Parts: sequence; structure tokens; C-alpha cells
Amino acid sequence: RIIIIALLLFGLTSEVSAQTDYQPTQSNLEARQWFDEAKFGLFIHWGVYSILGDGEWVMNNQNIAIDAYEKLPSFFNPTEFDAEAWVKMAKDAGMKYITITTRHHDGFSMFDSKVSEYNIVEKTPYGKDILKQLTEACEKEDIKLFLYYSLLDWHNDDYFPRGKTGNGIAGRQEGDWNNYIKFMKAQLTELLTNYGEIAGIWFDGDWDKVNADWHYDEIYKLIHDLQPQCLIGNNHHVALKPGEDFQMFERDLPGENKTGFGTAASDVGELPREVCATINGSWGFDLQDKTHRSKRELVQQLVRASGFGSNLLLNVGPMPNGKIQEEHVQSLAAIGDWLNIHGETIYRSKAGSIAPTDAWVSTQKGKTIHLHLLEKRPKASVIPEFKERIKSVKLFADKRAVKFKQTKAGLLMEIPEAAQNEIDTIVEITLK
Ligand code: JFZ
Repeated sequence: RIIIIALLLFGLTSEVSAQTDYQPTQSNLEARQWFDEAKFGLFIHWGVYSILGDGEWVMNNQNIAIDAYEKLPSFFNPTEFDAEAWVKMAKDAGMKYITITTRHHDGFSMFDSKVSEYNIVEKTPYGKDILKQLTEACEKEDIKLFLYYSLLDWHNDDYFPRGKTGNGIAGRQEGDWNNYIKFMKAQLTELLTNYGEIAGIWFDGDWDKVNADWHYDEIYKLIHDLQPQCLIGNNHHVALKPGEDFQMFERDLPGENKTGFGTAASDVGELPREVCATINGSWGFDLQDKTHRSKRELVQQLVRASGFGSNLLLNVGPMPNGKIQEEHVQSLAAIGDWLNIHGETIYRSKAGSIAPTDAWVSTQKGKTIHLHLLEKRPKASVIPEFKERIKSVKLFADKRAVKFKQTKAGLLMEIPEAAQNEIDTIVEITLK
């Protein structure tokens, strides 16, 4: 009897926080596999904050009162917005999916919502549903669409009590948390009902109220009931919770913690992985940010992510007119050029058996290992602790044979300096 009571108690308590009995459907497992092989996606941070050109946190950072911020939508008129152009840009960059902010922390819905008037159709002179346009363009171009959805909300009265952020924003004094949960469920239902197949929901903001009851059990179940294949991810920087289908790492490689909110190595799970990153220093459009990273850095980040068995979700913050800034368009085109030639070593690969270091990572497909040397090195290269039996070693670029020797020290290779590349020297090792 004691055992039965214990089991009952366990069943009851474990169900309050997550979708504990979650069994992914076949379609979900297939979607996970597709995602795992996709390797590269476009993140889009776009909202009424873009008008101010000071990032997506501007409401919080400038302590803009709710009633003042509410004037912003009346200035949002992206007459240059062209969904197809965005999707084509992503496709030409070698990206397989897009993740767009449907509602960021400012609480403004960038889609047609019947449960909140505070949305793009109701409140902007533009008056059209950009999400609808984007879903149609994605479908046409065979690009999958993920929806970023903020749990944290600086505008909704029912997001109360406030969390770590937004406390300088004048406005609301009280609210009903359960009502807020109900509201999110209603919006997620709209998103998963009115826009065709959605590849995933990308949650963010959990970290604002670490001990809040987000009702993930109901929310995750709702999503999987509406669209079983829909992949759920949550930018909460802790170990995976039941009901989630992939794990995300913000500005950090899996297991790294360079940003201070990275994920501990012990929290890295076995589900598909995704690293998200910016081209300059900002997610939302930032008029003054000139810190655009070079082609070398961006390609290397994609390669490193692959070497950690992870996708890279690379961000652009479109301008208020609907265009994407030229520097970022060019960066994406440059990565696309690189992938056109080297994509075979990235797409559908797994993390390779050669452990990553600062100087290299490896990707692998069956018996073929691609060793990516990310720094030029002396002619003779050593990969320590390499014990597998080798059939051949070649340069990926021209398939020229590489002289190699296997000794106690590891794998010794001779790669002439002239054959080495600034961005990535790829060595193709075929195992016996
Ligand atoms: C979050 C958002 O706040 C940000 O605007 C952007 O959307 C990014 C992709 O995700 O970034 C975070 C995440 C976690 C913390 C801070 C910002 N944190 O733990 O303090």
C-alpha cells in the first residue's frame, strides 16, 4: 500500500511542472531528425522596438512607461517588407529554417491575435499580418518556420508579480497570474491553428521568474496536441525539461559558459541542439552597433557548432522599413558562398570522433571524418589520441592525398602551408 501511495504522490507532484508522460509521436521524432541535420537557421528579431534602433530591450533599458511605449505601433509601417526576399536571403545563405519573434518581451504581438488588441494588425498603420506573409513565403520556398514566443511580458497587467526585469517601467500594479497563463495558451492556440504547419515553438524569458509556475505541463501538452510534430525548445539555460524536443544554447557552445548564462556541461542532454548568435552585438535592430563580425568568424562559428553536434541559429534584426541592413545581407551571402562549396561537411553531419579544441573541430558521417582546422599551423600537424584505423587522408578542397603517419603521439599529417586556408582547412579522413 505504501508503494502505491508513493507512486500516486509521485505521479501527482511530477505532473505539475512539466509534460512528464510525454511520448513524442513518430512525426515528432522525424522532425527532430530533420532538425538535427538542418544545421543552419535564420533568427529574426523584429518588432515595434526596431523603430527606436536601440535593440529589443529598449523598453526596459530606457525605462519607457507602458503608455509611452504604446505610441510606437502607430509609427510601424514597414512598406519595404518583402517576405519572399527574406526567405530567399535565408535560403541563399544555406539556411534551412527561420525562427521569428511573434511576441517579444515588450508584449507586442507581430501577428493577428484575437485575444490581444496590442498586435500588428490592430495597432499599426501597416495593418497586415507579417506572420501570414512569412508562412506563405516559407511554404513556397520549402523553408521551415519556428516561432519565438516570450514568456516574459513587460506590457501585460497579468504578468504579475514582475520578475527580475521591467521593474523600472511605470504602469501596472497588480494582475492575475492564472489569467496570464490562459492568455498565453490562447495565443499559442492561434499560432498553431492559423498558420499551417509550425516547425517549432522557441520559448524565452523563463529566467525572468525562475520560481514561477509556468504551467509547462499544460502548455507543452497543448502544443503537442495541436501539432504533434512541433518541436519545443526553451531558452532557460538549465537541463532539458520533459516535453521539450531540442536544447538551445544562447551565444555559447553546448556545455560552455562564456556568457554567464550558458548551460553547464552536465546539463547538456541528448536531444538535438541549437546555438543562437548575433552577427553584431544586438538581436533587435541597433542603429549604432558597428561590431559586425567577419566572414571568418561567422563561418567558424557555424563549423564549431557542427563540431559540437549543434545547429547555428544566426540572427538579423530587420529595420523598421522591413529591410535587412546591408552589412548583414552581405554576411549571410558570404556564408552561403562558403556553404555552397563546403556544405557537404556540415549538413547531416554529427559531431566527429575527434574531440573539439580551440584550434579544430570535427564533423562526421559514417566512416568519413571531416577535420576542420580553424587556425593555420606549421606544416606538420598532430592530432593526439587518434587511434582509429585509417584508409585515406585527403584535403577536402582538391582531394589531394595528405601524407600521414599514425604513432603513439597520435595522427601526424603534413599539410603544406600553401594548402591551408584562412577560414577552415578541411581534411577528409576515411576510416577502414
Ligand atoms: C533572450 C532575450 O532576452 C533577448 O532579447 C533575445 O531574444 C535572446 C535570443 O534571448 O536573451 C537573454 C536570455 C537570458 C538572459 C538574458 C537575456 N538571462 O539569463 O539573463
